[in-house]
Amino acid sequence: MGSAAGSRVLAFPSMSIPLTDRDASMASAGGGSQFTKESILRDYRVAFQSRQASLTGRKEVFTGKAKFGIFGDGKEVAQVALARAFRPGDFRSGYYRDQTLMMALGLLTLEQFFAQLYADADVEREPCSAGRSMTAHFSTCMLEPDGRFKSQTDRINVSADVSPTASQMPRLVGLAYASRLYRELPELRGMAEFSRNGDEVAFGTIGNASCAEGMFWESVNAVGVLQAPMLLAIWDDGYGISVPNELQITKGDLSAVLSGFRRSPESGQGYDLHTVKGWDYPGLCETFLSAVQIVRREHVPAIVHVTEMTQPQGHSTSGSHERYKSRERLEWETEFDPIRKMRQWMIEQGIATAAELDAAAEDDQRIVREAQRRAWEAFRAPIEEEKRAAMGMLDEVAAQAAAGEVVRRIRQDLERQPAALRRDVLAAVHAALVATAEEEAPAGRRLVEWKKEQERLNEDRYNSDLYSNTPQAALKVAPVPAVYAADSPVLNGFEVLNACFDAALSRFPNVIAIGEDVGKIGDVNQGFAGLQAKYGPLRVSDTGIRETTIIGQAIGMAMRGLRPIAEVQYLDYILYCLQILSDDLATVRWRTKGLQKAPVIVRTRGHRLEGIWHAGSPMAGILNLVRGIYVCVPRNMTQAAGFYNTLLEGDDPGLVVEVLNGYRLKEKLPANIGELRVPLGVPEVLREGSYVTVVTYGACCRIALDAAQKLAEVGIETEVIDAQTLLPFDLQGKIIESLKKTNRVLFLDEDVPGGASAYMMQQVLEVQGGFTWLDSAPRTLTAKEHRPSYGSDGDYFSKPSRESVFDAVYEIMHESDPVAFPVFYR
Ligand SMILES: Cc1ncc(C[n+]2csc(CCOP(=O)(O)OP(=O)(O)O)c2C)c(N)n1
Repeated sequence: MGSAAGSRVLAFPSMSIPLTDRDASMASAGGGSQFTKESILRDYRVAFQSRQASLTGRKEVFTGKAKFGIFGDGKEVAQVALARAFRPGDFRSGYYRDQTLMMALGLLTLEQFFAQLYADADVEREPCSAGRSMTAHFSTCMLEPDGRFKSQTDRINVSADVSPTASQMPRLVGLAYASRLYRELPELRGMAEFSRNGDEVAFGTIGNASCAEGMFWESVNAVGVLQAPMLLAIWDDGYGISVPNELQITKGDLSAVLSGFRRSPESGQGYDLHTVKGWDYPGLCETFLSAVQIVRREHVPAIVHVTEMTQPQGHSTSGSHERYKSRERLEWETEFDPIRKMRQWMIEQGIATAAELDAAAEDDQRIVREAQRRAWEAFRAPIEEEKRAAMGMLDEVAAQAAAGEVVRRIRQDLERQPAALRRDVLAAVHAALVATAEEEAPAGRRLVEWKKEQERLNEDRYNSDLYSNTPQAALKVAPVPAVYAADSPVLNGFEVLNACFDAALSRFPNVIAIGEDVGKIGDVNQGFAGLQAKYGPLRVSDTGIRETTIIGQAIGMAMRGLRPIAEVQYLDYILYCLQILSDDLATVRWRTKGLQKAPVIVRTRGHRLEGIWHAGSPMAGILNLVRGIYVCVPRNMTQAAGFYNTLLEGDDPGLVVEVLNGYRLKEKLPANIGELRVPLGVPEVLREGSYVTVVTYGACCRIALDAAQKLAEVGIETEVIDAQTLLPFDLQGKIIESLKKTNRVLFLDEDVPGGASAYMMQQVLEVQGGFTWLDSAPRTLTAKEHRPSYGSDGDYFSKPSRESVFDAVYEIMHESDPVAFPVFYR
């Protein structure tokens, strides 16, 4: 600490770092762009108010007004210091402790903080997630009402938080990497609304214990390799809930373990590493501001390990820290409380007197209380209105219905609930409608109509925006059929794809392909062969073997206006990144109620090759976990090209599973390979027949067609339908049209029994109502329950084959007409 009053403050200019890195335009939000007494006092008051918000928030949970609370207490001072390092255009990918950072950046008001605590579903009042994410999950609006990106350079951009520990890290890789692309790729110069010469820094925050996650190390390694401008702050309070650092991290010391990542003078590669204490305001400012300058200028990543942090209220409202912290530790936390320490320092430095700070504290407590009250009232008002409306209608129903007494009681019970929620209101309405179900009272009709209207509104509040519904939605992309010229060449499948990617890279300067072996050799099956040489190593790039951060890298890039095609080498290895696909990519749009998007295209290949880890088809696992991402399962490379082109025109994320054994099969190259677009959710009838419908996709299409050929020889005409996409699934009900004709159906794929075949069955029989058209029991034919055995025989006896499809269809016909289709063999 400085010795003479004011010396530390005055010392800042002599360090020749800018007093704050914030742009003048941030001054109003940031309370000043210099280290003046006023701006320091403002930092203190933001920290203090934030602490009060945590204390008040905890009370709100314990009095039952909010469900759960997790707060940023103990992290305040580090965060007001970090806020000084931000500039418009920068990005943040962080976690639930960052309320003070958000407040200091002017991105979160106290009212919005409380609105989120109450899960207010109004996007104006709770602009991080419209009540969808848990409390303390932050974000900023990145999209215009029509779904296009807002300008990103004139504001600070906060990618939407997620709860799973360290899951903010993979996305951070891409947010940082995008700055490199914007700085180094001349073809991106035109995208001025996304970047100013790549000067933007991606800031990350993470808790110490979350650094024990694999994703943390994968991300740190990836950014170190990519040398992307990232500044990562680790908030180290010594614990992960109750488990201390000694049980989380080797040597119990992250700085020690991270030291191997330190930038080497020889190669220039690696990180600038800093350690600073979480209660040392001047030290924190100095560290963050000097670190960010280098990150921004030199595109060298930095990690700031902030130690000696406290957590005065414990981890969350779910438990008390007295259970696992010693008395000494608790006493230390009181003494080293960062707000207390900052206050002492300010008084020592003559920045403010104790009396001034006491007066400010009183003011701040009132400000927080009032913000809380306003947020509560605003949250309650519409629900109270709905409750009143429902009670009014229940009165009318009670007056008209024979079961009036029952309805009156339902109404009374509702009235007595002090802070009824929407579910309570609708449960009462439901109960009243059930009680009067037999009656024809006009008031009952009105109540039904009102309930339907509420359901529509609640659908929008809680369920909307899983997929895009903007004008750019993938489902609105107009299809373009393949066109063939008389002299269209017949090529290998991979060459067809190669032509598609070539066209995409040339047409869209923001298309960036990344993945293992994608760059130099153009992927293991040559879809990108020659394209790195043509477009350069930043457009078509090799990555390390790191599926999770390949996807994360793509998410971050897509959030910054790029169109990544991220490759996961084999379908089997999707399991490595399934968590981040599911928790992050699939939920981006939904969890922000349409305020953010990440139109990533994930490319992979699989279904069949050889052996236990190169021939799986875990489609149900995938499609049940990635709702929010479209899943395309093309049968050949022309269809795959059509899906890539469609997805590139749209603003949804999509996964395309290419058929691994199709790269060397011959296909005619469409003359419009760069323009053809296959619509999502539209199956194709590959062969017409009137006896049995076989619904399948991907590699099984060829097997089904082979079997249909054989079945035709014994008089059974099979209709073979390629579903083409599993998400969405047959939006126009094409399959039901086939069932109307055949009245029999077999669902065929290579997943396990009850996997994606069961999903297709549910879609056709339940969603489309296909059961009413069936004359025979519906069937599925799948791979075995175990992973595929090795070798051609292993494959044959593990997966559906022409013969097993033949038998399954024949059995359906035999059961239906044993005379015409007698048993062949027993
Ligand atoms: C994948 C995963 N595992 C477990 C949890 C439950 N959990 C939430 S926070 C937390 C501790 C995190 O500690 P740390 O990273 O030090 O951050 P802090 O909360 O202390 O700031 C745990 C175990 C989770 N959210 N995600």
